[in-house]
Amino acid sequence: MTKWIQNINCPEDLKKVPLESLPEVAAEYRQFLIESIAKTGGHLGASLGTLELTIALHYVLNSPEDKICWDVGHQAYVHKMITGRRERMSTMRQAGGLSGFPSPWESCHDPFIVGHAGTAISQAVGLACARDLKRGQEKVVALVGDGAMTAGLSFEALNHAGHLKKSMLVILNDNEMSIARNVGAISRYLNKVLTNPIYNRVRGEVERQLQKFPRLRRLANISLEGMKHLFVPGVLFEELGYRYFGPVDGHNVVQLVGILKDVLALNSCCLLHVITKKGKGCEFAERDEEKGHGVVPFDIKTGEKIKGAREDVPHGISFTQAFSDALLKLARRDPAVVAVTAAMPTGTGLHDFQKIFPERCFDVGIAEQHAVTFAGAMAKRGLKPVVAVYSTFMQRSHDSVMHDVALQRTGVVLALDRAGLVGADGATHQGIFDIAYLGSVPGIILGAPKDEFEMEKMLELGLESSVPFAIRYPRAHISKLFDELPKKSFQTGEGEVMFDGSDVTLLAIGSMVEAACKAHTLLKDKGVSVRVVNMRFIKPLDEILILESIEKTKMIFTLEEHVITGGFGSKVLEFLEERRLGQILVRRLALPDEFIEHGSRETQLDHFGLSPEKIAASIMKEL
Ligand SMILES: Cc1ncc(C[n+]2csc(CCOP(=O)(O)OP(=O)(O)O)c2C)c(N)n1
Repeated sequence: MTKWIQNINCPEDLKKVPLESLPEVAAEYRQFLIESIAKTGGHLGASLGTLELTIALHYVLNSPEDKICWDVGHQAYVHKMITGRRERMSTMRQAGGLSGFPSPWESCHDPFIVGHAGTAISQAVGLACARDLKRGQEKVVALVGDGAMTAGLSFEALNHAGHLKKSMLVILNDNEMSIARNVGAISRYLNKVLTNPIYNRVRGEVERQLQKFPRLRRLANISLEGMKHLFVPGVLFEELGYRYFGPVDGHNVVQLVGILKDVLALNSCCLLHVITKKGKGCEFAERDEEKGHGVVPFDIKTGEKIKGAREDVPHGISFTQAFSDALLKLARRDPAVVAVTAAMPTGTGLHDFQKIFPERCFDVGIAEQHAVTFAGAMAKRGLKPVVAVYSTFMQRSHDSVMHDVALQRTGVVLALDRAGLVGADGATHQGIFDIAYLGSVPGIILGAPKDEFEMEKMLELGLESSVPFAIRYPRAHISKLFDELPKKSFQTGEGEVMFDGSDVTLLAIGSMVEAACKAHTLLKDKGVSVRVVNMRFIKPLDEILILESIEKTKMIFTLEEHVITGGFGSKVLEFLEERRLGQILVRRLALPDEFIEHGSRETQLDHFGLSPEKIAASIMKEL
């Protein structure tokens, strides 16, 4: 069945295929990819969309000497297959298996580990400059989606590369989609030029005339050049210093090979505009491109997800849903509440808000830095902005939080979803650094709810805050353990005692409160009396509760789903040191100071000592 691809284990093998057979190769890869992702889950739509482009690139380039810089890298599955990883596709995104993103530690054909959008052009300019200084010959290509092109970093790099005019090729993969439909003026511009009937008609007519009068061709070319400035899609890029080519059909692999050869032979700073269809060749992914972006294992015939396929076993609702519900409720009460997303309305739970309050919901594109500065300005004018961004992507916005919110003495709520271990997305997406990078912002409030009640209360407090107020919550479902407990209201910086005890205190935040309560039960059976404190806030700390805990128990354990350096435990240590209580025995249970690869969240929590059993074992050891 796989006549071609079973013999392709490196780009050199691909080059042995006759040009006219490349459509067959594409069809085989497409079928293999769909069948494979149906079993493992993963980013489906993007790789289907760039499938022909990837084949054409490897047909023309000499990887790994020539470099392909992937933007985000979620579209690199076919690249992985061509570069010798086809047989490991069944391990995709599992512990010890293939990463869902390019990784130099996996293959010499992946120049960088990537996962955050907007890096490819910047990396390509860097590689091109280094090549020229070292008198190298290699080609450098950046493959960027129209979504990733909305990132500020992409613009910064475009600007720099256009100025340097280095020999490199930027391929704009235009499918009009980010995860959701792409937004922004550039997207509108690209769309307008593609559908501009005047341009298409005039270009067609001039080309016909050219055929008839070959001797006038040069002259006509000049007038075509002039006309270009009126109609050609790439004027914007040409003005920035690029030689623009396109738009071309991104699914015609034979034609793409020819075009890539020609463009690369120019050895100049070029931009090739390629039109693709996200999810191409998979019925449900084409029909609903947003759904087809990232999928869990699914039934190939129906596209329906296979039950029980999610890695998180549901408890109650997800933290994302709790945020979504709470925000809607509070926004109904207060018209000043507005929401901001950086191209992820569905992932961050703003979908319903966007539908109900379209004029109060702002999708700014993949522009997390702008999202926060923009929100800071809205807050200055009396609105109450909530910026919903994954913890890992908020890393981009540190200066905006510092300079454009905190320093301005304005209050913006930062809703940090996926704060903690994220599972299959792995190292590039772990949300385990936010306490450390936000904790240094003067005056900021950092909270972590354990359930939906606390989520709503924190959001309410955040909306009234005149300083930045971050709420971090994990990629998980809320524990049913708290359902029966009384719901006590609280103020900023106020924790609660879940269980009293006399041997050891567990100071826990957010997702770790459930684990602490379970560890309490395990230790009770062993005759150990454990006090469990749900701290709720990392900044400001509930100092009274900490001091009270020291009085009651001789030992303190801090628990957090965050790296150990600069995290919640560090904040507790700092506080004790300030109070000259440095002699108190404090053990910090947290994630190690390292990048953590892909794997299931539950398994990793256990591996790093944060499951109830491992917490109980650590305490027993210390006792
Ligand atoms: C800085 C950052 N913000 C958000 C994301 C989440 N994200 C992953 S892919 C994607 C859409 C990318 O769209 P595009 O570049 O057009 O590629 P396509 O998926 O359409 O092929 C987004 C928003 C990210 N990876 N990085």
